[in-house]
Amino acid sequence: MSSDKTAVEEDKEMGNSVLLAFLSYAVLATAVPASEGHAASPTITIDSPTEGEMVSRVVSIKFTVANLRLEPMSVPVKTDGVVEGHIHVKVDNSPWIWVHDTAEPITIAGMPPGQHTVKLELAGRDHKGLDAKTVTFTVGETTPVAAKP
Ligand SMILES: [Cu+2]
Repeated sequence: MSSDKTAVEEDKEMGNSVLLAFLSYAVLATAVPASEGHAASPTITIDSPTEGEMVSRVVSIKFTVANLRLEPMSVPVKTDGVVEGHIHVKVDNSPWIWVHDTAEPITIAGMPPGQHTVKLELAGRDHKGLDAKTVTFTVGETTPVAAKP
C-alpha cells in the first residue's frame, strides 16, 4: 500500500506524524502540571434516573465510575497502582447501606409510590468516601412489581 504513495504523499504523512507527536507532547506538557503528576481522583456520576424523573416500581440506577476499579472486598488488592473500591448505596437516608461492587446498574424493586432518594458513595478499599452523588426520583402509582399469586 505505502509503496504506491508518491514522495510528496509520504512527506505529507511524515509532517502529520511530527505534528501529532508535537500535539501529544503539548497536551501532556499542559496536563501534567495541572494534576501535579498524581492520578485523577475517582468520581461517580448517576446517569439515570435523572433528577425528578418519574420511574416504575422497578428502578434501575445506572452510573459511571471514573478513575477507580470496582472490586469486591473478597478479591485481593492488586499491585498495579489503580485505585480500587466499591459503592455504598443508601436509600431514603437509611441508617444502613449496602455495597455494590460491579459496574452493572443497581436495581431496586418494590419502592412505595412517591419520592425517593438514592445516594451512591464511591469508597476506597478502606471504605472512606471518595465521591458521592444523590438522585431524587418519584416512583409512580401504577406499575406493580409483580402480579400477586
Ligand atoms: Cu465500604
